[in-house]
Amino acid sequence: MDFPEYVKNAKLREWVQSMAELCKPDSVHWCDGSQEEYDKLCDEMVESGMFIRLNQEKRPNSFLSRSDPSDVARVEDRTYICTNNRHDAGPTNNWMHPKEMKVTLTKLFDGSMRGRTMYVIPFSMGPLGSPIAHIGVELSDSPYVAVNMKIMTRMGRKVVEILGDGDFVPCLHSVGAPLLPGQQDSTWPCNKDNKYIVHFPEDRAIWSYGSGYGGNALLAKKCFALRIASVLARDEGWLAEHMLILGVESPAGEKTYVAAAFPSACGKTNFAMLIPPNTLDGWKVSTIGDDIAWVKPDANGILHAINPEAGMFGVAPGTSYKSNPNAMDAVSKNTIYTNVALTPDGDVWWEGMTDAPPATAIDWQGQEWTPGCGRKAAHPNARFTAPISQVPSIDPEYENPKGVPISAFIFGGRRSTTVPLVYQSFNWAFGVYSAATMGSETTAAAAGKVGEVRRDPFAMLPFCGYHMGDYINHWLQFGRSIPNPPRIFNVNWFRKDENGNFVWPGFGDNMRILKWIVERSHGQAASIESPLGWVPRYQDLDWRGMEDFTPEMFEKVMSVDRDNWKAELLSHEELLDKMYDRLPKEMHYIRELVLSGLWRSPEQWNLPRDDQGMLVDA
Ligand code: SAT
Ligand code: MN
Repeated sequence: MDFPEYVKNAKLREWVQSMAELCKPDSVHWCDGSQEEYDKLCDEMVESGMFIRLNQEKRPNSFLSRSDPSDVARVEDRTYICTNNRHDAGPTNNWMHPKEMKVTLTKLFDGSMRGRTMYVIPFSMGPLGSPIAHIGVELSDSPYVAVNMKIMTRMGRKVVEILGDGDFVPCLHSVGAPLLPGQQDSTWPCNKDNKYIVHFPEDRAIWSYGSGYGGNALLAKKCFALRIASVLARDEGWLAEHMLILGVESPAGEKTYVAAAFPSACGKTNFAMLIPPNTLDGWKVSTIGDDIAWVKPDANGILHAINPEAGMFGVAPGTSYKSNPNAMDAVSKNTIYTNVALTPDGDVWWEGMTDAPPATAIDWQGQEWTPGCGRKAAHPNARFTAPISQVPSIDPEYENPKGVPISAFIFGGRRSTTVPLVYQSFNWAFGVYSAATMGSETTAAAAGKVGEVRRDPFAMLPFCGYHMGDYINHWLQFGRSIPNPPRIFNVNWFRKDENGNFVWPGFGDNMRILKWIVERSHGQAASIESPLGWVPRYQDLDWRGMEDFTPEMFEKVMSVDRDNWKAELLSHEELLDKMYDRLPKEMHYIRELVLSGLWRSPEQWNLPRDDQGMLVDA
């Protein structure tokens, strides 16, 4: 095999050679990461029908791709963590013994790339050369993967040069659809019957077969940056988290960075790009990342975080100039759209993008669509892939290889009852408990019953590469090892009233809560004690421009009901018992402490008020 002259790494050469021998592609292409290469691959995909070039006036340098209807999202039931000891994968992951899995996969990969090109895609997760960054190399027979990886990561020749003779995470990917001579290719090749998304944490390797979509195929993202990286982080004393990172600038110019975890369908991307109401003059929010954070303590024990990614792979439906103007601007050019609708003028559309739908469109499956036809124009998991540098609110420190200092962690879910708008955990261990037990109500977009609470510890349930009990213990140990750990907060933007209406407006007004969080993490804003943690009183929040939100309404979004919480804590117990074999005992004790807090007399735990109904100090 011929190697480009800059490829000197012996392990890399040997691995690429042996994988090419196994998968038997027609040719091997080393991605250099240049714009010319990107343009050429896109042109070739337009030619083959995998890409549709969008109207170059309306969406410059942008493309639409339609997936196979059977290949539209991550496949959790086909996702495996293959550790030698089954218990190391834990009860929340699928498991198979690595030896057995390698036999299965070797058979599948044998000849799987026939008739196709194998793209060698070297990538850095994090700014090139950052002490927090890690390097991986993906081999894929999908040009769609190659161009998406160019947006999502720092990709190409310079990564190989920085790698030198260092170590990298090998990521093998095939769509599992070999092409026989003379056979017509599909516009979205994949294997409809057989998919495997497999992680070998002990070898630090990833093998993915059969899917070309999102996290199944762009192996840098959930597979590497979360599942494998969470294992590296456990072993090396850092955190790899499913978190956005944002910066808050006060009117005095003081900058504070926070990282926040939310399960899907909780507005994480919107929060990462929040635009504060202009009545809160001078407060600004900037964006470092929208999905993943890698957090490491520096020599002084101060936590620094990077966004390991360089792009966004965001859910399109629901994104609009109302809900997220920053994201809309970011996807105005140089964007790859997958499974959205195509309008007659060569632009894209999806549900929720505009108030009025287009009169006609071609839907995500390539069929004629009209507003009344009874089908969705875009798939609910339709995506845009866009460089994060195109987000107008991008933070100037985004490329800083040292990362940004983190002052607070925020956890949140979608809960119509029970969980208050905001509370600050009493200490690190209480915060770990709140994150470990967080839950979110299912929405129409996800499978299962709508409105059912699903527990999703740290929003990491599908992404933790080892036993969830060990993961919780890692968080506890991590907090003990740093002198001044960030404060931990919990938020819930989704409380509803008796009539099922949202009580909290959310979106830009979440800045009021973020402001309190930032002030609290600097030891400034006031609060009182509740059974769950420290909470703001009405007068502790900044209501400028939102004076119609009354103390009674505030009481509604903040209330902690004893009976609701008794039920809530029973459900926590059920979750914790699933991880019993490895769960740190603190979790059981904190559960008891929260329960005992609910038995303080109601005058104490329901927030006290003065004659005007204002909440006051106890
Ligand atoms: O498909 S991805 O895993 O990249 C996105 C997601 O499902 O959260
Ligand atoms: Mn995510």
